[in-house]
Parts: sequence; C-alpha cells; structure tokens
Amino acid sequence: MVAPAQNLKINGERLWDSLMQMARIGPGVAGGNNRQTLTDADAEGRALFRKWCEEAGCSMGLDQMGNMFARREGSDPDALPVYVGSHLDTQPTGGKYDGVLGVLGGLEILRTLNDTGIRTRHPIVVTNWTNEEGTRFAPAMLASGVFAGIHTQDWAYAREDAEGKRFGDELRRIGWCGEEEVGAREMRAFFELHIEQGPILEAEGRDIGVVTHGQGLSWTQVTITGKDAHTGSTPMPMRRNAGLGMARVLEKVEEIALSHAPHAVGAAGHIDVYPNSRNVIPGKAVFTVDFRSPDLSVIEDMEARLRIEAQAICDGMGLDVAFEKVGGFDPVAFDKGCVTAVRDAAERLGYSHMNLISGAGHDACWINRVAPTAMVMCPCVDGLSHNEAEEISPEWAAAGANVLFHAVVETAEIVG
Ligand code: HGY
Ligand code: MN
Ligand code: MN
Repeated sequence: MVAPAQNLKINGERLWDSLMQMARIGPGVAGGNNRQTLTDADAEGRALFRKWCEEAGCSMGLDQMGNMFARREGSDPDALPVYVGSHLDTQPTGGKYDGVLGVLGGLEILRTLNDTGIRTRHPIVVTNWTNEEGTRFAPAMLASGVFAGIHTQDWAYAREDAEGKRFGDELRRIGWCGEEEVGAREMRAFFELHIEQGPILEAEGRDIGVVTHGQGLSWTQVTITGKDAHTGSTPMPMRRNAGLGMARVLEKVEEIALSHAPHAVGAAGHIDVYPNSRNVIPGKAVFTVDFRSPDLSVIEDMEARLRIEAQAICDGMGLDVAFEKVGGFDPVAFDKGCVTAVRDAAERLGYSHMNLISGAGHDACWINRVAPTAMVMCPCVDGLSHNEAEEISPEWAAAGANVLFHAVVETAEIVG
C-alpha cells in the first residue's frame, strides 16, 4: 500500500473552527457542553454534522439506532469502506472534545481529500454513533453495541431515562430514527480519534497515543432498602438507614479497587437516595458501581467482592440489598495491523508517540468485535475529562487528526 506523502496534512484551523461551532450547540453552564443523547440539542448537533457532510459531497446513511454514516465514494464501489468516527453526544457536564474530536476529525479527512483531489480505492465513511456516553440511557456505547450484536435493538429501544422516557420513543421524537438495519454494514477497518481523558500523554510529553488495548468495564447497579423515618424522633438503634449502608459500601468499593493497584479503578458516579428529603432517613439508595481494569480476572474479582461485602454490610444493618449488572465489556486488544498503521503514521509525521491502554470505554471497543479496529489518542490538559473544563490545544487536535488521516487514507489505498 502507498503511504500518504509526509507533507500531506489536514487543515488544523478548519478542524478547530468546526469544533468551536459544534461546541455552541448544547452549551453547558461552565464553558463545556450538555448535549445529551436524543435531546433537542443532540438533534441540532446531528443536523449541523449532516449539513457539513453534505457540503463535503457525502451521501448520508442513517440506521435504526440513529447511527449516522457519511460516505465519500472510492474508485472501487465494491471495496469495503474504511470507517472513521466517534460520538457527538456528551455528558451533562461534558467537555467540547470528548467524542466530537473523533467525528469532526473524520470529517476533516474528507474535506482534505476534497481539497487535494486525492482518490482512494476504498470508500471512506465517517460515523456518529448514538449514545456513546450511556448517561441518559445506560449502558455506555449502546448503539455501537447493537451494531456489533452485543445488545438487541428491542432491548436498546426499551432502555429508560430517569423520567421513564424510552430510548426508541426519544429517537423517533427527535426525528433521527433511520430505516437502515443496524449492523448490516461491513467494514474494511474502523479508526477512532479520541482525547486520552487521562494524564499519561501530557505527563510523558507525547503528542500521540497509539492505543493497543482498552481496559474492561463493569457497571453494577446496587439497590439498598431500609426504612424511611423521621431524622429527629427516631432513636439511632431503631434506624434502617439505606444512605449509611450505601456510604459503607462505597468505602468498600474504594478498598477493593485499591487492593488491585495500580491499574484497577472503582467509584460510583450515579447515586440516588429516596426520598432525598432533609428530615427523612433514606429508606432507599440506588447507585451504580463502575469498576475497570485491563485484566478481566481483576474485574471479575472486584465484582464478586462487591456483592459479598455489600451483602455482609447490609445484613449487619438490617438492610436489604439487590444487584443488577447494567453494563460492561471485557478488556480489548485492538487489531495489530490497524495499530501499526497508526504507529507508522505518527512516525512518518514525526510526532512523539507511545503505546497506550485506553482507560475510558469507546465505540471502538465494540466495533473491534466486527471489524479490524484501532484508536488514536491526543493529550488533554491535566488529563481532565467528563468535566466542562476539559481542554486540548489546537496543535494536539491537529496532530491527532493528521495521524488519523494518514492511517485511514493508507488503509483506504490512494489511487491518484
Ligand atoms: O464510560 C466511558 O468510559 C465512556 O466515556 N463512555
Ligand atoms: Mn467519548
Ligand atoms: Mn465520555
């Protein structure tokens, strides 16, 4: 395969401008974004992305999970396309780059190919995967999971948000439910550019992360039931305090994760107590424990110990406890050929780089099940993400997009 010329680069200013324009849709309250999946803001962001893709001459596809596909033709219409993309949905207090950099980095590849008149043999398709974040509708990477055959579409459509709204109804409500069967598309390869969402690249002074693996994830929803009662007149020995039970379990979560230092992590980011009234002892606590590790046996150990320890704590406090696995995927090893294409691109372009295990989950983790897949990462300031203060530099964005460009175009085979 012919590698792109070393001087072939994307237009970093245009990419940055597109990132800033997209960031104006679904603004957060502190400079970031709140463009949660299947909200009107998500619909607005999708429309802007579609407009840009059509301006770039793409034909648009949309499947029954709302996954968007912008196709640039190759010289061989029968050749399997090279896919590239990520997600446009954000956390409620999300940053401007998580996911968005990968989608608009893919679009920038098509724009640059148009500028230079370069043809590739394989078509190239830029994707926006629906509901990567899994915040409004658990689990994360829902639509890429359906595409990869992990979840059924019916199960996904029935997922409910905190207000009891169903995924399928909301997708139709915003007008982004396509006709296309989910998962019918075959891929030559899939590449995803993403900010690291961790501190390693910046601390090591590297421009590019060559992502060889992704750590596995486990989400267990824990429901602890006690008894609502008056916080003033109920004697301490008579209380069945579900909130206290939760606090003791969360201490155990920290202990369990630290027992597998330095790579395992654990926390609960979603926490609800009921009735959540200042002068009522919580009768119920519902929270999701998020455990991660590059090692599957460690994840399984943490899951098992959570159930044993939480049961013992609740038994000792006269509380009931129930567990439900609400998300998860095994550690991922990305395709060696695609990873090499990423590393060769970074070398060719003269960027400092290092191998990396992704701490966060990504659509690429599921697509890796159905197509050769790899990821490119760029640093982010202080490793901060899932926070409105998430920040990257235009230089980091351009470096990541250039490596993505070279890996994708080399895999798609330049024909002139
Ligand atoms: O949870 C994750 O790792 C991803 O950011 N959705
Ligand atoms: Mn993401
Ligand atoms: Mn995210």
